[in-house]
Amino acid sequence: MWRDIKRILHRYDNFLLTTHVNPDGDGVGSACALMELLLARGKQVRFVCDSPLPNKLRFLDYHHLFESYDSSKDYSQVQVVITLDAHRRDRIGAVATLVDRPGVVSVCIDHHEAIGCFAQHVAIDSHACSVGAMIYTLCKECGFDLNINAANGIYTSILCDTGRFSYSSTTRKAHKIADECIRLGVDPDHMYARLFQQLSLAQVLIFSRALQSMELHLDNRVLVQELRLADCQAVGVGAIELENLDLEYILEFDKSVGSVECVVLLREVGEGKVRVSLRSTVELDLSPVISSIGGGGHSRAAGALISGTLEVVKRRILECLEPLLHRKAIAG
Ligand SMILES: [Mn+2]
Repeated sequence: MWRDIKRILHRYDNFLLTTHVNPDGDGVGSACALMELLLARGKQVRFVCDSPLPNKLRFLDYHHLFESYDSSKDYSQVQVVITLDAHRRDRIGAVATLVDRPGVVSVCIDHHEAIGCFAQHVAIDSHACSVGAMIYTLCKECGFDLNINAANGIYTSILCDTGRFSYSSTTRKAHKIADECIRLGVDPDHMYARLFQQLSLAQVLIFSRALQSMELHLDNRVLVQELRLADCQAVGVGAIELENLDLEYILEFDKSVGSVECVVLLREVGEGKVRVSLRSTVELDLSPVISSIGGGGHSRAAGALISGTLEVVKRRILECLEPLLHRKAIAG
């Protein structure tokens, strides 16, 4: 899987790393680790996203290389664009225009189930617990001894994408890599505090709104919450902030409700669009929903941006979920 990509890392000098919009711990953590490998080899590296870098992940940008995409900037020196934790053009926003530049070599490293990848060179492993774990393997393949920055990035990616070592993606390998990161000096207590004990006041106020809107459907097996723009504006959170706010803590909380097998969080983000986040708490494969609403994700975690009112989008999601839950009830 890595031969092609190792050759590209060796051959070119000027790299641009990117990840999906609303970057998470895996996208940023894996970029942070890959950056260390490239910098150690004397390469030029930029890290560009079509979103701001979330505050809680800022500490991983050790070399201050992160920039939000800006069409007025000069990207003409970039030879290779490496996309991490995504493999579809629409997931990286406007950064996709850089991939289209003539002569640019495109690489994707991802662990989502592959649905048509835009890049010329691809490493996709849907069994990997995180892209950071894939970068760990790439570093080994390249003979690069992880330094503490890279270890912090890889540890972050695993901690976030395994739900703090709780999801089905929590493999022995995930623990084994984490073990090596800790041996290199990663401080688990410190990392946990940085990544998960960082709710802003806005996030708590939004949570109170989400709880007020809570509804249960399909025999209490589906929990739905909606965040209306007007309600969020009333607590000082505007449309752009609402779209970009990390609401994973709400989904995590919702998943702890006993009868619930699927959690749906809908947020109105303006211009008649609704951002949908779905999580399943059991062996419920969300892939049919993803393909029918045109989103992205895994079998247990998915998301999409859909046009329509909250009511229409909610009805559509419930219509997609009903046969899945019915099938599962029969099978179970
Ligand atoms: Mn990931």
